Amino acid sequence: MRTRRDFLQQGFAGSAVLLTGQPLFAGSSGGKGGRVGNGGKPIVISTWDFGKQANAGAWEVLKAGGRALDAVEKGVRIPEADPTIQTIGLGGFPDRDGRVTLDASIMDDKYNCGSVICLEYIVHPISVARLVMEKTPHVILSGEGALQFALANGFTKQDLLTAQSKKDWEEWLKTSHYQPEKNIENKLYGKEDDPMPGGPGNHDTIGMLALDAAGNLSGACTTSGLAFKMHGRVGDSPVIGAGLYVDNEVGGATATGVGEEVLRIVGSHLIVELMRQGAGPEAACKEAVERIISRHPGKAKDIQVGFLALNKRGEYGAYCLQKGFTYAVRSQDEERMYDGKSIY
Ligand code: SD4
Repeated sequence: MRTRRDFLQQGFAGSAVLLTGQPLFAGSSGGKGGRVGNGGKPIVISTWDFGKQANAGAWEVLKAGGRALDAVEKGVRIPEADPTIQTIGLGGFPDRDGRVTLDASIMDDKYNCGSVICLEYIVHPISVARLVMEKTPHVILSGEGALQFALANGFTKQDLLTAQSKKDWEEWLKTSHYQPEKNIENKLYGKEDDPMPGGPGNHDTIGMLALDAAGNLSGACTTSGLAFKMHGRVGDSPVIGAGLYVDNEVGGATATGVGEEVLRIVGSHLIVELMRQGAGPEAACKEAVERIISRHPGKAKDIQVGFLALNKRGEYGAYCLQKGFTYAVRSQDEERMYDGKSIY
């Protein structure tokens, strides 16, 4: 029997055909072919190469029949605790004042969400975000208040600035001409051989989406944000709808890269709404990337943004501005890395 949703989706696709002569999301809705995957369920996907280890943690929960929410929390805690990953949790690059300030968000299968912004001294901001979601009447806690809440709930305070990240920051300070009044963060990324924000050598934010055996979706996103950002700067990752969005009727999406551009288009929510209208995950991500380009064509050429999406059927896809964005997939059938397709 056709549901109202099926009817609306077919109606939408049908009218797109009538208006343009071609389906609006041609070749993308079925999740077959190209790099649009159909992993079925359970499945977990996440951003960047370190997504593989994170997926392994999430998979332990999923394969045992556990909840997607528990899986994504467990999964992203792995890079959060890894001091060699310099854009998440412990050992994350500090801001330009030398402070490691973390952002994280989490969303379950019932539109519950929680987030922390500019949280210092706590290795696992994702778990604090989950507690905000489950134990408070609020969605977001920031700064001192987030830290106070974490400490009151048994998290321990720890210095997150590792010797390596301190060294990198001090190196940056030598050449940066520290000028808080100028918005120069985006030019200051990383190593000479990998100057692109979001490039593989900069190992960005982890965004993770999971669909469990019961067919429920959840997502998590955690980061130290752009390296050497202004103190207090907030990117997309802790903003529900920008860095992460999950609608258990449709699918979920997450983002990585220059958060300011993701915020401007509320990227993850846009992708979920496009999927609601019939787009496959890859086509929806591509549309969001194109939206960024249409807003700032000049700037889009020099920055990286990558989107990743998973729908209710376990189909997944990604799209990014520049080459170099990778994502990891783990399901019953596969455990592998993919290169996100890119515009440039
Ligand atoms: C931010 N989107 O804070 C995050 C960081 C990131 O590639 O993903 N950088 O803007």
